[in-house]
Amino acid sequence: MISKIPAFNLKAVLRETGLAADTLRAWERRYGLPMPQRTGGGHRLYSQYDIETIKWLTTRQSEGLSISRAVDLWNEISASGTDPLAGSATLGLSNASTSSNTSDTTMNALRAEWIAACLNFNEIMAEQALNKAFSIFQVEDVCLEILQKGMAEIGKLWYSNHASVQQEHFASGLAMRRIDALLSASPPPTRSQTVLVGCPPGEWHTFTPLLVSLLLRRRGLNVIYLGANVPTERFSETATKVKANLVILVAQTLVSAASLQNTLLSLSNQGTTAAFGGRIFNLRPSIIEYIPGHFLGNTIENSIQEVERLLKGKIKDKPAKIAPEQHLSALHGFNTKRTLIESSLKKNLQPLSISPEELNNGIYFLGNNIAAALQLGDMEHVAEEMEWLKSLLKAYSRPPQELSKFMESYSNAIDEQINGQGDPIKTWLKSYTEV
Ligand code: B12
Repeated sequence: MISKIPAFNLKAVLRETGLAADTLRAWERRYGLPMPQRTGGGHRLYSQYDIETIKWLTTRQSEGLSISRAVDLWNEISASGTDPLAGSATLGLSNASTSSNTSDTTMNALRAEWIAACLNFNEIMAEQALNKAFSIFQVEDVCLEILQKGMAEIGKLWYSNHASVQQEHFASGLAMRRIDALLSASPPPTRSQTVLVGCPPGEWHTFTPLLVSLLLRRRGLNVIYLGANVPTERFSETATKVKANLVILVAQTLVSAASLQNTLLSLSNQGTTAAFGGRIFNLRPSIIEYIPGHFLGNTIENSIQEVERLLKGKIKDKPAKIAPEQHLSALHGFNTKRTLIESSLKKNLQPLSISPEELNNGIYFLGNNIAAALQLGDMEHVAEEMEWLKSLLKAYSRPPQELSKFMESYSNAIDEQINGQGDPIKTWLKSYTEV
């Protein structure tokens, strides 16, 4: 903790910082930084914290920033609830245990530092890496290059079993908190248009919608962020209530892409302009044409320009495709008989060396994905999710035969319960039993 007790006169500060007296007075007059206390006789009295503030500002200048930009950065970091000097204080105390490459301030190096700190559950170091990045780069670039790409990298490590669930949760918690703080610290909207942002039912990945909200808020728009798992009727209700100019929905998985389709159908019926994006549309681009509303593109950076175009009213609405009749009829059969299908599946599967809890989770996961794929017109959409299931089985050393036995029993259960209607499901299941 750096002392804030007023203790040093002007001369001592000039000696310590190497600054000219006029410059220091000008900073105080123009920016109020630092703002020393005064003695009874009116002389300036600085604290150690004031001295460190001056050093922080001169370091930013030596990195090429103008003094006014350095002051802006100081204010942005403070407004996000972080002490800009927090990093330098702890750096001095525990230099040895912190980063080995503290002088490497490229974006890639800072991202690597942030990821390493998250994997070590080291919040102070992670915050330091971010503070350093915010002191050099634009807020938008840090959020995209360090937090978003960092989360994607941690996601890959988790997927390949090189990072634990706890590490991934810790990192996403830190990333979300920082974006949240930046959002709350953003200046009030300067533009009259309102954008509603959120996740459709069943979608809990809130990081990118929150990030999109921040980026749009920083462009002066009035952004209302609704968060995870918003029921369809709540979206429609709120869009009308706040007279939203645009509603943005984000889905990362197949199942939430299907619920996103339902929500956007309802919004388009009430005439609201809507847009969407997310990982699943990059993985399975053919889903896009089944979704009413505008696709915002494959990256978050580019989506911001798309939003601006939409707000200018330059893009026409497009009609959405509907799944083939055969798929919709299979979906109907599957939904009405799902409980029966799943209980006969469990009966067919006996005996199997899977715990009842894991079995129930697997059946629930697959059932949701089958229904979503039918709704979105192609059973092959589930392939991506199966890869996920397969590599999980592999990561936990489960034999691959467990999967084909499971799919075969599923196919039999479909035959027993919706024979004749379940063809798209059966054809697809077959491709897994023939492996
Ligand atoms: C953090 C995280 C979580 C956290 C979310 C915390 C939070 N509040 O956001 C929690 C723990 C809740 C979670 C839960 C689950 N998760 Co998760 N999660 C992740 C992780 C690691 C990051 C998610 C994220 O923020 N992605 C956004 C960025 C970082 O990803 P990106 O793909 O690089 O983004 C690019 C594009 O996709 C695109 N994009 C993304 N969003 C948007 C939005 C717009 C508008 C636009 C235009 C573009 C766009 O632009 C980006 C490039 O600019 C991902 C891994 C990953 N790579 O995404 C898994 C991941 C998304 N999760 C996954 C899974 C399976 C789950 C669970 C089912 C796990 C479980 N068994 O419970 C649940 C499902 C929850 C639900 N129903 O929604 C899978 C999804 C696989 C799949 N095929 O469906 C992933 C891909 C991990 C994996 N490789 O297996 N998860």
